[in-house]
Amino acid sequence: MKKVGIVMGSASDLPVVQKTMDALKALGIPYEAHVYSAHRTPAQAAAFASSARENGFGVIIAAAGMAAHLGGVLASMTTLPVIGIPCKSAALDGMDALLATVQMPSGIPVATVAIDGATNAALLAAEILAVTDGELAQKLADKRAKDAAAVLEKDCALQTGTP
Ligand code: RP5
Repeated sequence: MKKVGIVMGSASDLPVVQKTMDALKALGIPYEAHVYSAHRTPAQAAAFASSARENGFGVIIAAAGMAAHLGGVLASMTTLPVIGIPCKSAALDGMDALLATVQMPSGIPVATVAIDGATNAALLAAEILAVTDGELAQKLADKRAKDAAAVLEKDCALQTGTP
């Protein structure tokens, strides 16, 4: 199976990114996580993105906060799909990172999840890999069925007054 490459702009993004790693692990998807900043370590970020396809990655997840250009920069250096996680920071509650990540000019797409949407980033990466991996597609379907059953169980408890 192709690997998921996770790049975060700072070690301070790790609490968010941990949820991505947990979700990938639960699905048995191999991943590699790095701290590479688009502005503090641009050479390393560029080297990672430009060699990602030949290094066995199938999709890249970029997590960054504030003026979050990491997703766009990585996406400019690979034709692998790039998923951006805008990370929340104190000043603007993540709106800065959301707009910087989602508002990519035409030509270089970054598939953007919600602010701190780390689990959905993992699930979207899994869905991309599952296009050519039936076993993984089945795992995703099983997870959805399990999640639905949990919701219905809560509803049942509510109806019977035992929540
Ligand atoms: C971004 O700036 C990082 O992705 C992080 O979300 C934010 C703050 O970084 P630190 O100052 O905590 O390293 O580049």
